[in-house]
Amino acid sequence: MRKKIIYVYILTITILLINLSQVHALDLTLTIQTDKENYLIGETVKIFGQVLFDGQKVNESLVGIQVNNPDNNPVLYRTYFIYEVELPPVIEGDLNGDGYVDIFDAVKIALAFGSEYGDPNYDLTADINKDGIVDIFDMVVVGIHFGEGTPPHTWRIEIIDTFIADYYGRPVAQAKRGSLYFIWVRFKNNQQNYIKANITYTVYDSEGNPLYSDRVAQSVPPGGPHEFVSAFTVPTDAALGTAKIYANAYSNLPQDKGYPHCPEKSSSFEITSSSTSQQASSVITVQQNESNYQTSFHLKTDMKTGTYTAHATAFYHTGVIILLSYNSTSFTVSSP
Ligand SMILES: [Ca+2]
Ligand SMILES: [Ca+2]
Repeated sequence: MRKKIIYVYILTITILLINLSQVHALDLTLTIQTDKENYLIGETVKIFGQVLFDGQKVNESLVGIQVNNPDNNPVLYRTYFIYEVELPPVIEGDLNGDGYVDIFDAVKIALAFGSEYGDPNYDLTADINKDGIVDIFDMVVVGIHFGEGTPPHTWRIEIIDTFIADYYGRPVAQAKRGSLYFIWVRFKNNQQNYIKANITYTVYDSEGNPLYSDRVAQSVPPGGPHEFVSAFTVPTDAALGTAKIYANAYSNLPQDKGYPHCPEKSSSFEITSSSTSQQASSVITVQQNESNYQTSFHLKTDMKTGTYTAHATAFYHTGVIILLSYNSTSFTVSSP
């Protein structure tokens, strides 16, 4: 009788070991590397890698990237949404380009309704038939195609948009060197419970120099929109031209092995030496249609020299379980 129990124990342990080895086989591999090991100020750093599930390309994964400078201060945060399927076809009426025609597209027309070319709220995207006026004929196109396409993912935490605004919270399209602005990141919680999130943003100038990044950690209440607003002074030596803001949401920071909650959102604005007012540009989602991710940034003259660390985390849902992976690499930056 006692022997039988021992056999059962051994059998159970064997089954557990087999199961453990199977879990090990279902590994999420995340690679990260740079195109060089040592860089000089003024050069461009390229960071790239791949996400593999059980040695195969993943059909869809989120990759979070964080680069820290030699003082261990974050230089940038990015998220790459990598997937194998084809880009959604361009659908007439899909004004925000998310591959689905819904109420949010109609809202874009509503916001510009009645405006004519030259009016401050005129929106070329909303003027679908391009006759210079946003009216019922544009709305009809959205009505005809309503519901076409594939509904976008419902992410637990979702970045709604990000933009640069003045002191009064009004979005601006141009920002003057040396002046103070506020970066807004609006986000929401699509779940019924509080979710821990780190909301981040990174501003790059037209030469790809990361100018500034900031973040806030919070327990996000259900619903939204919630806002993260932080001050940003345009550096006096920022490159003139089109600058970009990338907003991200992570469970924890990538340096702490947190994974992205959702793809990043971005918007652009012009850095000028003198400011004038113009309409702000629209928000886009950055996606990469491949199993690899790649990011690059320029080393501005005032960047710290020393050893930088790039952290990467991957989030992958097999359909049954969620797998997470972390990896990092380092590189040095020195003066030319
Ligand atoms: Ca849409
Ligand atoms: Ca029109």
